[in-house]
Formats: sequence, C-alpha cells, structure tokens
Amino acid sequence: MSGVSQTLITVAPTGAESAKADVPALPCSLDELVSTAKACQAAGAALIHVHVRDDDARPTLDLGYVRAAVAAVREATDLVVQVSSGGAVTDSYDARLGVLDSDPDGASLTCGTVNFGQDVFMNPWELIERLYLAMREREIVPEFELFDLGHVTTMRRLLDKHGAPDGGHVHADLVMGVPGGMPGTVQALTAAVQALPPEATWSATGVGRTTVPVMFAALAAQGHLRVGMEDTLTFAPGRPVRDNAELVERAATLAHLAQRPPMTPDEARGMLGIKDRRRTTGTGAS
Ligand code: KMH
Ligand code: ZN
Repeated sequence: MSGVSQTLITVAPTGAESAKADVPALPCSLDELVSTAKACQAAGAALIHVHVRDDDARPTLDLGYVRAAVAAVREATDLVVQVSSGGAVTDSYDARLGVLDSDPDGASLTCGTVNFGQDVFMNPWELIERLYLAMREREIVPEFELFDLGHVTTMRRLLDKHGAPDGGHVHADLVMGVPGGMPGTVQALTAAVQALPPEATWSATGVGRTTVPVMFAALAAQGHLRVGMEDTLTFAPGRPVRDNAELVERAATLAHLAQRPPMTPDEARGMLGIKDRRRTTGTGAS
C-alpha cells in the first residue's frame, strides 16, 4: 500500500447508548451538538457521525429532529455530515431507512448483525441492500461500518452485486472492541484491512479501553481515525472524558506525530467523493 499523507478524523460525539443522566458531558440538545461540532472541527475533525436525541435527551430517528440536526451542523460548520442509519438496537428498520431523507452528505451502513453487549444489533442482508440502494438513490455516500471480519465479506458481496456507491469511492470504518464484535487488536485490524478491496480507504474506531491502541495501529497501517463519546467515555483510567474536542485533539496530536496531519473537511470531501451540499442549500460556514 502506498503512503497516505493525511489523516481523516471523524468524530462520533453522541451515539445512542449512553444516558445524559449518566454522562452529563454528552452532547444531546441541538445547541450542544452544534457547539460540539464547531469545537471538534477546530480541533481537527473533518467528518461528524450524528446520532440525534429528542428534547428529553433520548435517542430518536424522528425525521424532524434529524433534519434539524443535519441543517444546523451544516450551517455552523464545514464538516461532512454523516447520519447514523444504525440508530439504537431498538429502532425499526423503517425508521432507520427514514433518516436518509434528512439530506445528509453521508450515512453509516453496518454490514452485518452483531452481538452488542446484552443486545443484538440487527442488520440482515435484505436491510443492508435496502439501505445501500436508498443511499445511492439519494446521492448519499455510505460509510461501511464493519464490526467483524465477516462484515468485510458482506460489504464486498454488496459491492459485487450492486456496484459502486454514490461518488464511486469505498470507505469503511472498522468498529473494534464492541463486546460481541472483533477485538481491538493489531491482529484483528490487520486481518480486516487485508480483506478490504485494495482501493478502499478505511478508518478504525476502538471502543472503550481499545481506543488508544487502535489509534496507534490504524496510523501505523495507513488508516484514518474515528473518535468520540459514542465510543469512549474514559480518557484515561479513572478520568472521564471532558468533552469530544479533547478526544479529537488527542487524535490530531497522534496524527501529527505520525507525520500525517488531519485533513480539512474539503479534503475529506475530495477523498470520499462527497458532493458539496452547502452550495446547493445556500448555507455553510463562512
Ligand atoms: N448504536 C448502535 C446500535 C451506526 O451508527 O451506524 C449502532 C451504531 C452504528 O452506532
Ligand atoms: Zn453510530
């Protein structure tokens, strides 16, 4: 693999799993999401993976809330805005498809069912196909979420059957260390990366205590980084994460040390084949 000169840093600030009451620093309101997005862009993030909360800080896929979140982040920042089509383990397939009508730049697309702690995150083949085709119809660029080695096989089967995604580029995110998925180890990362199509780009996410080792492994293997409070609530043993920006700052510091500085949102758009919706909607950061 030839050298990758810059690092895409994605921030996943909220997720659907943690409760605001347990984690007061979790950005849940629209204001908190927007100020988090701005701080994370300033710290080096180029892409934001968005899960939305309702007025009671509960995870929601209600299209009104999701549309408002996408529009507000796009208005306030230059970040690539990716919505989660995974939602929470309790969400219906129709609701997960429904978020694609929120006009995002991208959307996550998990490529297989996985045990998820005590729960099961359901992603049968038929749902994966429906999400993929609905994304392409709407010119939304997917990010393939791969929680296990078999998910790489499913992603490749999807691409073989249906062709390239919107924008023509394949970008995957290895989600490592979920209880039930692949472990956050160098060995697992290497196996997954070797199974990817050679032209694909990829990032890695280490959940919980695998966050830091997975960042080192990903940088060493020419990968990109995803960090955020969706995946990590402890900055160091016994020290809760203060906010998402400090996770992005740490990732940016490591990227600089690896001599692969963070890419800008526009550079990320170029790499990922994402069209600039800021121009078509007339909004965007100055
Ligand atoms: N919340 C998890 C069940 C995604 O965003 O696409 C699923 C998830 C993946 O976070
Ligand atoms: Zn997510």
